[in-house]
Amino acid sequence: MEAFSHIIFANHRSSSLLLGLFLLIASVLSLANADKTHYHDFVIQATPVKRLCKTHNAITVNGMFPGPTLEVNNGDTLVVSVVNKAQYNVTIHWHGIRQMRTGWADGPEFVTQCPIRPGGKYTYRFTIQGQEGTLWWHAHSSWLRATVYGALIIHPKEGSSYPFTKPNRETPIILGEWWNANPVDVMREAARTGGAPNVSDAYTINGQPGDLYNCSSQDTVIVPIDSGNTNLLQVINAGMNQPLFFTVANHKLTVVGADASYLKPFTTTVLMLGPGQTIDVLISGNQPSARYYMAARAYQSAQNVPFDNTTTIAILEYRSAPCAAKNCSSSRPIMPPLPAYNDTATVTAFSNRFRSRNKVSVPTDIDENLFFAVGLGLNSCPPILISLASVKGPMELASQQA
Ligand SMILES: [Cu+2]
Repeated sequence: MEAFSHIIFANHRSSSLLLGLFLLIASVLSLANADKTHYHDFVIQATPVKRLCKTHNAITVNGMFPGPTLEVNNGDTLVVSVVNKAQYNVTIHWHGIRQMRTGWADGPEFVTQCPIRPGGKYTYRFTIQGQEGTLWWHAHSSWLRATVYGALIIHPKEGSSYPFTKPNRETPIILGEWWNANPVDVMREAARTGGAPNVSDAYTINGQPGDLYNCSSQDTVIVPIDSGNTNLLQVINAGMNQPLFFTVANHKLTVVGADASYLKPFTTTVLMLGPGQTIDVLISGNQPSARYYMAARAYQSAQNVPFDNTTTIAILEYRSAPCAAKNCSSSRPIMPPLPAYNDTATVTAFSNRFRSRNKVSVPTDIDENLFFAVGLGLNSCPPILISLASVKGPMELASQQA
């Protein structure tokens, strides 16, 4: 027995030494790679936002709509402290991030965490591993994500580069849906009646409906481009429900990535993004110096189902265009054609072109064993910090989220 424990001790000591050496090497390596930690503060708050001629007290992050764009490199760590100054429960979901051993940072309310109650706070901490491109973040409580969202841009790992020519400029293009109502009320009404929620009143690009809606022209989003340059558009469908077509007048789009994975590049004139999806495209300033509409509207394959049949636009503007951004009312930008709302053939042709960059060896030896992990959320969440009639109890509509 004595000898046995001695051996264990000796082994233990040498393994500690090995572990120490390993940690030392690992930390030197991580210093060499210079993986960084980014700290952000998110204050969830009601903010007056005027769209379609009406002002709503929208829930935002830091008073911004859309919320802040977070930029990191693959391998970096994000630490986001969320303080909830709104009257609703809230959580933040990091859409598409593989939460490796940090499941509690994923965000779905009542699934991986209790909601952040009004007056409460929560810090998300996670590391981006093996993902590059465009993702996004959004609220994961009731329908708060209608206004609580933003881009999460993951640049190549420090010291490495894109597998395509480095773009001159990068612009997130976030497609959204806007209601002329409180989105939480829209969801509550749907839950009360058992019917589908009211369709949105507008689509938006970077939070703005654009020229084709009432009271919106002044605030149409301008996306700058220089002649001869190539820009990367990081297109995100942050809509609640609606698959969307996206196109730019007179310009080809070269798809280079989707959902934070690089793709074998292909060129197209129109994209289709389901809610939650992202697509990275290169666009070249190879057309006459002018202003061109970029537009998005619904793809709706189900028949006889109501949907928002409006079109949101932003303006791709050559910086050398003859008139300056705010004084171009005389010359309307060129409007691109968009597929019919039910053009499934275009959608199928588009999605069939997605290919991995490299040959992937698909395993042919198929293991038929399945491993199931079943979790039961039996722990009650702690009580509400401040008493508010509008704060709902557990499990409310957690399944409605994506
Ligand atoms: Cu999501």
